[in-house]
Amino acid sequence: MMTPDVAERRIQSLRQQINHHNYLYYVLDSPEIPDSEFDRLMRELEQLEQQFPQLITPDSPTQRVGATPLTEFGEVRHEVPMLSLDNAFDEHEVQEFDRRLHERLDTSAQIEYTAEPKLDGLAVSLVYENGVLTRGATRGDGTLGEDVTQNVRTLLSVPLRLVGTGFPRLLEARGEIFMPKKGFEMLNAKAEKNHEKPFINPRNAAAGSLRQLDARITASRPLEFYAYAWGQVEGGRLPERHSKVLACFREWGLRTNPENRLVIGLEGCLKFYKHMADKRDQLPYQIDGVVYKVDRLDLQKELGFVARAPRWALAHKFPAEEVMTVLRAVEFQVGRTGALTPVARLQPVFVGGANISNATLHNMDEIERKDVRVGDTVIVRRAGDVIPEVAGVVLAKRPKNARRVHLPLKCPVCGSKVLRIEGEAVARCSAGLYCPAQRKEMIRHFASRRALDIEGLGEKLVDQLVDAGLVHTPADLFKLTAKQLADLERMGDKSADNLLQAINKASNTTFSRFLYALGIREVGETTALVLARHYGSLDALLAADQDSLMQVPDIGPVVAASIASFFHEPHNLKVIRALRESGVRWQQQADAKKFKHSSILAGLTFVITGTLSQMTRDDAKDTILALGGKVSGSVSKKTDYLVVGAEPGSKLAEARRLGVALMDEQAFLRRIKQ
Ligand code: 5U1
Repeated sequence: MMTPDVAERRIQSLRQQINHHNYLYYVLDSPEIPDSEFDRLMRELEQLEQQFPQLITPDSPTQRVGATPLTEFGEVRHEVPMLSLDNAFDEHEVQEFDRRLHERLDTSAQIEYTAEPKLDGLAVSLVYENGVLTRGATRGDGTLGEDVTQNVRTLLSVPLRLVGTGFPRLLEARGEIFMPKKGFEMLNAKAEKNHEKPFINPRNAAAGSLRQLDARITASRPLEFYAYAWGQVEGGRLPERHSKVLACFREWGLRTNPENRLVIGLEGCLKFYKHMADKRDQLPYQIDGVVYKVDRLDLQKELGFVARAPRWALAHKFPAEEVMTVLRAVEFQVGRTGALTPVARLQPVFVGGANISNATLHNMDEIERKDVRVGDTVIVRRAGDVIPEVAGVVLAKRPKNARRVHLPLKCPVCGSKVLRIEGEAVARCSAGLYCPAQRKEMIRHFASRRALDIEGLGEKLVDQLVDAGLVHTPADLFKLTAKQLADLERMGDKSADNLLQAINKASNTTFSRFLYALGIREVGETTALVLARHYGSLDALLAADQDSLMQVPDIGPVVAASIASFFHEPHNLKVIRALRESGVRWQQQADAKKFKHSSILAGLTFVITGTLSQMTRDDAKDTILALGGKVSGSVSKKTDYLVVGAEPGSKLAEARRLGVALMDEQAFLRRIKQ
């Protein structure tokens, strides 16, 4: 038998060889040895580790699959939020994106972009400390994700240890986990054989496979990984360009997509898009578009981000897929605001990678405009994640007995009158929150993942809670008792307990989530975030009138009126009070300090050009807004001051032409410090 010393040296050599061949296979896609030889190296390592268990380390290639299933996933906070992407659906929107960037960067030079295929999988974060994989997490809501370390370790294309040198002490690589088309087909064929439910599409299959408490199941699924971004970086520096960072990732053993290209200007982007659209069917994985990212990181920084998406990146989606099927019936669903949405019940059809049997018909105007009738052959369109829609009718196929669709006179849920205001496309149930459908939607929205995120409070449970009269408003959720819950259908003591814990956990939230959860008409996540940042506290927001709301960046008269009227309604104020009394709370908004309510710049419109030395342009803008001023992207007669930094762009000449007052950085700093 080998001595431990000799065994240790051999083990290390085997691990190095295995990691090297893994790298050649997965990252460079050029294996040097046959699979049988690779298997032999693995077997030898396994045998030696069995003989010398004290020499096993967590980053050994034999230690990918843990044997003990988890009982739940832990929570992970993303110190650098995981952003999502803005979408473009046609060339014009890409052109606008490129134009906006030129305007913001105040340059006429062509912008260099990294262009990448957009994989249809799920985004993950991988943390490497001193080159060793220590954490894998899902994106979650961008701030809080799930700890799936055990599961990502099972993917052979995820290195347990980085190779080479020069990587930062802490490196958080981000990218997409996806299931290749072949693996998806095999998995579904197996499911069918075993009379199990197949996965709808490769993305669902990837997400379902990764989020398994038993990592052995994940290990058995054909998942792969490509890195395309990063989060935290400490103890080391990355190059100054996105493309160069990805090249480093590759050298360190992180797999990047070989289709990625550096392209120049709008023309380069559109050429790449066409190239990938042509190649799409030959690719071994599903893509739903391409992504363009400004390559220079200093420019990315200058551009910053809005709410949850960076200004420097764009997803250019492939067009929606269209198919024909038969419209069997039209039913009306009642939404959170009472709006009646006609839903098409279809003969099931496969489109855009999923089986579809329902599609939206939007509203009565659309039904009339398209002249949709029950029994018609209709065209169903589906793009990515967007809800499928009935795009039109094939009139040539209309049967004699096709029936017109009529708006019901009474709410299909509560029987109250349906109102359709002249000139408005939307018809609404007139019963407000007395209508159980509206109440249910309101509660569902309140509990949804991006609102208060009450885990386990699903659709069926909300139905039961409302139908049993236990919950009338979101505040009632916090009064529920274990006994009340345990008495509901399909709920035992354990599930009741879990739900109470989830409700309790959700009561500790953020101000923007709370605002979004209230379900104010016109207030989506972005507006909720803007309001939370601007006002910082609920009291400040409650004190704001419509005029003050309209001073908030990006809030126009319609949104301001909707917010003001919501907070004017005594019923809503009562619910808010009850929510606060039941313990719903949040930390003071971190950014609120920046937005102290001072108004020394009120009524003044600023434009900024060139580079500032003491602050970024974004900080300058935030400061102007915080002090009551407005910031515009272009110089006009309405501009009061042009703040001029180093190497100003064309805005300077325009300001001179129009006689706009100029301010250098020092003058600007003096002004804001008044
Ligand atoms: N290829 C690619 N996909 N994708 C998805 N790049 C990329 N970047 C993303 C996302 C959500 O986000 C950036 C903001 C890093």
